[in-house]
Amino acid sequence: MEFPQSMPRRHMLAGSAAALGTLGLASWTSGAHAQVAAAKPLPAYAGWKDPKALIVHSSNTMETRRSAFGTSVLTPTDQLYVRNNLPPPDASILDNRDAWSISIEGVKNPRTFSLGELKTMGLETVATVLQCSGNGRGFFPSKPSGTQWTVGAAGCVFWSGVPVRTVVAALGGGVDGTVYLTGTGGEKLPDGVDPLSVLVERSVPIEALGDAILAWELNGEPIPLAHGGPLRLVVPGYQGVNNIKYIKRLALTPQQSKARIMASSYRLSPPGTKSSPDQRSVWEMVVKSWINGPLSEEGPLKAGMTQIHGVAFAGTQPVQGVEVSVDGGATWSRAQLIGPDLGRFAWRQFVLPVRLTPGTHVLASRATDAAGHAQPAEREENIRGYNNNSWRDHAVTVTVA
Ligand SMILES: Nc1nc2c(c(=O)[nH]1)N[C@H]1C(S)=C(S)[C@@H](COP(=O)(O)O)O[C@H]1N2
Ligand SMILES: [Mo]
Repeated sequence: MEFPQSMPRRHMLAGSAAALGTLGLASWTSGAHAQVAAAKPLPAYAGWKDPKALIVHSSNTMETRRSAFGTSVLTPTDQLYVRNNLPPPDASILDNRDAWSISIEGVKNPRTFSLGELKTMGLETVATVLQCSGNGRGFFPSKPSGTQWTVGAAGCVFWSGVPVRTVVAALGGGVDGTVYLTGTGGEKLPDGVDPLSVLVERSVPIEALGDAILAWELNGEPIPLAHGGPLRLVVPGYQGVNNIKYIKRLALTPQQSKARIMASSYRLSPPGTKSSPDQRSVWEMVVKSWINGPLSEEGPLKAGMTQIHGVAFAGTQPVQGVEVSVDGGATWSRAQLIGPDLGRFAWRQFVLPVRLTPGTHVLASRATDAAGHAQPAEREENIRGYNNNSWRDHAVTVTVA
């Protein structure tokens, strides 16, 4: 079938139910258009997102298209990935944001605060990379189960809120013997199952407390439900799962949470093992970069000068530098880090001008952090497909005419 000439491409990619209905879903089957036919609609709670910027894997998993990252350091909220382990709470929790309450435990004077009270206690803004630890799972040859994320389960965003250290200090400081900061999500748990098997509760080492904030704003706006509003724990430099949405309890604890999401899921379990609490948890993010352009997804590139660009980050470490290869990693050139530098938890953009000749080229990037860690050629194999930072896996192949 032919698309009506008058219909702009962005509308076709939008894949709105209305547009698909008008055009006849059944005929969206051939060639390049098949992908559009298969596109799932955005779920209602994320219905305000930009559909052409996102790949909808399921109603609880949506990733940013590689081509949608563009060349700005900040990820707009309507293009940011979404990952929910449970369905989000009812949107009515946003009706009176300031009435949301959180209980603070494991401190000398434990108590509950309303969000309205937290707003009077302190304010800080931090730019962080928010990334799902499963980002890049789709590149594991072992095909671990779970969402087959490529590069788009990540974004660089601003959070505003009160520092956790300020809240803890106001309550007399932590009790003795606490080793972890444990956050609990406020989702309604499904009936008839062991609560610990579904509860979203994560513990991070207490060292992370100094940078953590209880955030109510994302990119300058009240946090939408999809991203954890009205209140979210942000642990800068730590993998996404540690950034608890709809947070209703924050505790300094002597032990890690017993919830399954902490005890066995999100562990770097070597091949041939079963996930268990003695294996490393996905905490700090590892040094990583990838190229966002040029891409030849939409046909061959034109020979000549181009600006290879992408993003690089390293958890709690600043990025030291990025090298780029146009020959699949045989030779490397130093890319330029461009601004703005939003701090060590944000990603840096890099650029390398190159002249591309006709043919097929494998473009790769390799970041190094200030502690001297270099992005490896190969991923660390693990059965759940976490922490993929292999530069080889993230390389892009372009065709130049
Ligand atoms: N309460 C709660 N917090 C949560 C989750 C969740 O399911 N419930 N998912 C976690 C995971 S696995 C990720 S990757 C991030 C996703 O954040 P986003 O949806 O804002 O992109 O939130 C984390 N925090
Ligand atoms: Mo995640």
